Amino acid sequence: MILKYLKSGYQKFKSALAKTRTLLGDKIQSLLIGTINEETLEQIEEALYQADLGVDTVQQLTKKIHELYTKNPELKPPEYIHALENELIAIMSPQNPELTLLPADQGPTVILIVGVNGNGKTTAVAKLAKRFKDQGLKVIVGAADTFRAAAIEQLELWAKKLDIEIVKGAPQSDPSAVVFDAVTAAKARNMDVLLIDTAGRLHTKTNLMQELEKIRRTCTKVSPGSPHETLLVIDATTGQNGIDQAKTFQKFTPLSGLILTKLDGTAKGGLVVNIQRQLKIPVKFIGIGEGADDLAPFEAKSFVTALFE
Ligand SMILES: Nc1nc2c(ncn2[C@@H]2O[C@H](COP(=O)(O)OP(=O)(O)O)[C@@H](O)[C@H]2O)c(=O)[nH]1
Ligand SMILES: [Mg+2]
Repeated sequence: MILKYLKSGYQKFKSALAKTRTLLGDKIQSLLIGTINEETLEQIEEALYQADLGVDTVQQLTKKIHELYTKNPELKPPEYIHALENELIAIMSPQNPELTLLPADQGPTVILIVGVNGNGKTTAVAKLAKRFKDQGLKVIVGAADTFRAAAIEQLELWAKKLDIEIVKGAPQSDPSAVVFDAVTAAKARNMDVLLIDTAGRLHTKTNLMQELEKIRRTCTKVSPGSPHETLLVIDATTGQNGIDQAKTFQKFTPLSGLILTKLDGTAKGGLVVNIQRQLKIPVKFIGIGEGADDLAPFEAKSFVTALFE
């Protein structure tokens, strides 16, 4: 039963990555059949670029294929694929995708969710809340995106649907005040995890970024050591722009991890590799759909396997 469940979970994960897989695993596999020459290598390089793996990784992988071919022109496609998989896993392995969750008697673990508008922050808060609740943890969410009334309502709807507690403030109220209330409530009610949703800030607006610092300071004041995680949500369909966003956020606020959303909607899933390589921040979760269960913890090996095997 569990095995069946795991299998269906993996199938879903794999089918969400189908577009990237078509471009990487399937395309490259087909190019590797037959003789490999300059032209095939160029076509492989192009496919790797199109999948948004980034210059460094593309060059590393093409060099590897070239080396393997020079050493043994008889090599079969699965052997090349295997070598590419290993290279990719090695590139990603220094990053630890595990979330820090405090032991029950030291909680609550405070997780701040940040990012620009429309990237999937509120949805990520809901998905994570469901995930922790399913693990038997006591979860509460804070609606600190007070910028738009609709944002508070959106999180309220999720909280109702998932049967999760929520702390909110009035629209346009100070988000730090909501954070103060949320952390205080999470402590008083002995919650294990508090997830804080924040307003979509343009990473180019300095004052909004400073507001984020105020939110962080508020967390620390009410619960020293918090926030324990600050996760930046990035829309995978935005490519290089997502990387630029992350670089700016990183300047203003320490980020402990990334959530890369909408991987189901893009063939550019190679961004997962590129972004970790450039920023040295782990991708902790990937979004693979709009539903509450469409969030997968990122794990390099299963990611690479889903793309190539
Ligand atoms: N296909 C897909 N859509 C997503 C994913 N995550 C979020 N969305 C959608 O993206 C839109 C914006 O999400 P929202 O959470 O409101 O973004 P926010 O402005 O950052 O809070 C909504 O329509 C979500 O359903 C994902 O992983 N895959
Ligand atoms: Mg939102």
